[in-house]
Amino acid sequence: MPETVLSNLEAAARERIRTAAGAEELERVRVEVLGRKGSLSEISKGLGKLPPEERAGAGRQLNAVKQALEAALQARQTEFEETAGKARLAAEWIDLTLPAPGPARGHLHPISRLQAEIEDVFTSLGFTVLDGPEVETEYHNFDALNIPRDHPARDMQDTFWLTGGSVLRTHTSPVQVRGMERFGPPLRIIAPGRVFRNEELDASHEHTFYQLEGMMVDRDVSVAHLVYFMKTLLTAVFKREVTVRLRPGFFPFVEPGFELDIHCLICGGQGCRVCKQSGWVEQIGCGLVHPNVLRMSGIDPEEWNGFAFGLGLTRLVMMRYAIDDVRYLQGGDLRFLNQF
Ligand code: FA5
Repeated sequence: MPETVLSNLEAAARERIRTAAGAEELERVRVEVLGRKGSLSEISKGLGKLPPEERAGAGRQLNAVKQALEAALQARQTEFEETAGKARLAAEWIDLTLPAPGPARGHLHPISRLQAEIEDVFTSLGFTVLDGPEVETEYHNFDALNIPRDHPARDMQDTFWLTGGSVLRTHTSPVQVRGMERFGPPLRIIAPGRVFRNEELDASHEHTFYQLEGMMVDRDVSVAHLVYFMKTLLTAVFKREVTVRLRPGFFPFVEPGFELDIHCLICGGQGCRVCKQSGWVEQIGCGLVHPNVLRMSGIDPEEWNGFAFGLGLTRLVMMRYAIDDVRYLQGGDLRFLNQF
């Protein structure tokens, strides 16, 4: 075997190893040169044809070339691995001294926020915040509020009746009764909470929504007191003058009774689906407490009187943030809630 064949083969293989672009190309060189059917194998098959005195020397040379090429392949392979390792380190480098990002935090629902603000306003005016049960007795939800059985007023609010005669409270007004029973006069309370009605749903009507009840029982309470507290409340909520109108409204538990409407802030009073094209949104039912209601809770209407109001908290949130459909508020869609 001419020595030049072997040294040419070694030189060519070394050049290919040196210029290989990556591990795959290197593997191809290894197979083609050192593999079972590679060029060195082919040469070694020819060793047998050499005269015996040349065979040993040629075998040694072949082995030396084989080992040298294996070493070169290994060295180049190591180079590739080091480069790849360095690139990976550079790409995945992180600064462990940076402060870790905190866990994602939730936040208060816009209804809870407004509720807390209104609670602040009223507690600063001497009112106590009361809670009441969502599953209510028929007596507290209706009878004690001067809404007798078989009276048409019971149909004003579509009720979810529970077995055993309890109801899902249709308004927060039963908490007035619980407040009077528990504390007696004089009394200043507010009662925010969830209420339920078996309603036809639309942009301004939910089956489950929030109200905030207020009641003041004292001597010589007048409509002027009621108007004062309603104005204070709305100025605190909207932080500006808002146009309101007070019109007569019928609620069996007040006399006289009023509905306080607010100029629709979603359409600016032009008419939209929330205000049903009227430009006004019904926000608060209110009035002077009916003497029957005081009497039924053990308070003498000759000595005491009072005002009460029931504010649609959910609708107030809609006005404040110009939300044009009440159903967004309880829908649980985070894309909506994350805006607050
Ligand atoms: C009442 O619930 C009376 N209890 C309010 C009251 C209290 C009057 C004390 C006098 C004295 P009304 O059904 O109108 O009244 O509801 C009060 C407010 O709740 C409404 O003005 C409105 O803002 C809101 N509201 C009523 N129904 C819904 C509903 N389905 N979805 C969202 N908000 C509603």
